[in-house]
Parts: sequence; C-alpha cells; structure tokens
Amino acid sequence: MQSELRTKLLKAFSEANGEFLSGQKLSEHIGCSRTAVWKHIEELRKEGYELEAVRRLGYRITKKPDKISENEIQLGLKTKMMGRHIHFEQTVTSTQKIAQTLVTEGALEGTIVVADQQTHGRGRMSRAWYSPSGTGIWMSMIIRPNIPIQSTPQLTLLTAVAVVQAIEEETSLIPEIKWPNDILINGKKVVGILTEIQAEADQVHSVIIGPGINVNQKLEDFPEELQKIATSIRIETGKKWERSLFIQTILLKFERLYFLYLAEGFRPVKLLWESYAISLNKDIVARTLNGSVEGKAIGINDQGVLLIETSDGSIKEIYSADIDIKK
Ligand code: BT5
Repeated sequence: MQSELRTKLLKAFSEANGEFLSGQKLSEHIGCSRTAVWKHIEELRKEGYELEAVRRLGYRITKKPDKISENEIQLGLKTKMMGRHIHFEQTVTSTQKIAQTLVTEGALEGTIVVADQQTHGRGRMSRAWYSPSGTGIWMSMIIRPNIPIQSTPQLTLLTAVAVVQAIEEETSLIPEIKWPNDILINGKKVVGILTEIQAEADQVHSVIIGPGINVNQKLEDFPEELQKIATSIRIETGKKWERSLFIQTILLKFERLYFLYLAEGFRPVKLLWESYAISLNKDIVARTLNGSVEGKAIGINDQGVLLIETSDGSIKEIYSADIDIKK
C-alpha cells in the first residue's frame, strides 16, 4: 500500500510537469489525508528528492535523486513498447543473464532489465565489463524481430545510433561510433553494446541488446587499466546526470529507430550510423578471431558488415572484430 501511494504521488508530480500541486489536490488524487501526503513528501526528501513548498500553491519537485528504480524509469516514459515492462534489481551478475531467463519465460517484446550494479558485467567474447554501483546504466532490452540471423548485427548498429542520439539530446557532447559497438567521446569509450540472440534454424526468436553506459563515474573511479581508454558523461561534461532520464531518452530513441527499421529496413538506420561513424574512410586494423586485416574501412554493407579495402584492392567483409584506427 505504502509503495502504491508513493507511485501515485510521483505520478501526480510527473504529470504536473514542474507546476505546483496543492496538498489538497494531492490528498484527493491519492486518496489519503493531507497529513499522510506531508509524511510521504518528507520521505521523498530523505531519499534525495528536492521539493519546493510554497504557501497556497503547494509542492513541486525541483530535483530527483540519481536513483534508478522501476518507478523512476516509468514516470514520464514516452514510449509505446520499450520499457513498458521493467525488471529492476539493485545488484545482479549480468543484466544479459537475467534477460535470458526472462526470454525463456516468455517476456514480452520491449521488456528491459536494469541494475544499479553488475558483479559480472559482460563484454564481447567473455570479456569483463566494469559496472560499479551508483554510476552507470547497465541495461538489457528484449526484442523479438522477425528477421534472419545474418541481419542481427544491424541491431547493434541501430542501438549505437539510438544511444548517440540520446546523449546528444541530453548533453552538448558529440559522441562518435567505432564499429561495431563502441561509442567514444574525445577518443575514449563511454558506451559498449553487447548483442546476443536466441535463434532456431535461420530464424531469430529474440534478441537481447545490452548497452553499458558510463554516466557518473569520475576518472579515479575507474580501475587503472581503464583510465586511459574509458570515460563517462560526467568526466566529459563536468557534472552529474540523472540516469533514469537518460534511460527514458535511450528507450524512446531506440523505439523510434526500431519501428522505422521494421517498416523500412536497415537503409535509413545505415545512413544515420554512417553519419556518426569515426572508423569510416580511415586506415584501420581489424583484429578478428582468425587474424588481422589491414586496410581502409570503406563502409558497411546492408547487413551491417564492415567492408575493408586491402592494399591489393580486394574487399574483405568483417563480421566481428576489434578495430584500431591508424593515426
Ligand atoms: C563491450 O564489449 O563493449 C560490450 C559491453 C556491454 C556491457 C553491457 S552492461 C549491460 C549489459 N549486461 C552485461 O553483462 N553486458 C551488457 P567489448 O567490445 O568486448 O569491450 C570490453 C572491453 O571494454 C574490456 O575488455 C575493457 O577493456 C573495456 N571496458 C570494460 N569496462 C568498461 C567500462 N565500464 N567503460 C569503458 N570500457 C570498459
């Protein structure tokens, strides 16, 4: 009951869009006494919400704490499908792992898993992803597109575009994408994306896309080996950000692109991706599991596969690799 009142209270503030709400209105809306409203408001203050109280006008929220929870993500979320079902946990091994279980239990498309901290956050090829508490967005999104397996790399690229658009909208930063799954700011990694699929024969059942976004870390919060290669939105802007707001914007941008992709295919997404890519038209080395390929990155094909022109003029298709851009 307590949390239901809390949800209603936060919802009322969210719908008021920063306008004042009187104690009377709140108590009618929520269905409790004005004293109870006041008590809940005091509790919100203790949790880090900043509220302004003005006689005759009432209350309004001036600042939300950087706390992520189901409520925080849901309030003010403007999507139709993405994030309509939220599985939030304070600490998990990996949000990807939880999403996998939810998929086998029949989770609906658009379900997301979010954690404040991951103890075993995963990168590609079993690499570790550093995911401490209170600082980043560790999220997995479940979608169920009706596409063939070979098209799934497109979804990583689509997600990268969505996250870049969200960072651009919320901050004044200009992030860039390094094929296939890194988002960099000033040459350092701020976002990594892990895409995993469940498929049978050639048909995809579900795709779990896991972006990891460094939001509020300070440089010294990163382990030494990451300090040279990683950054956060806070390091780049000099201020702290509200993670739940970023999650909402990412979900909205993702949903718009995903619906566009389902309706019109990869082409419009490809054009956007190319406009953000730093690895194109540069001399690069692609380190794959079968050795390195050196040459000029000339683009991606309609599958999202990277095309490299080698010195003998032949074009190599790269499905999965780590890229070094030559200076
Ligand atoms: C990635 O792998 O970049 C994909 C990372 C995906 C993480 C998300 S968090 C939510 C979801 N749940 C999960 O368990 N995973 C996903 P890869 O391209 O393999 O890069 C991994 C490398 O990035 C590591 O070997 C480190 O060098 C570096 N790294 C690790 N943690 C980092 C961090 N927080 N920020 C920047 N770089 C990091």
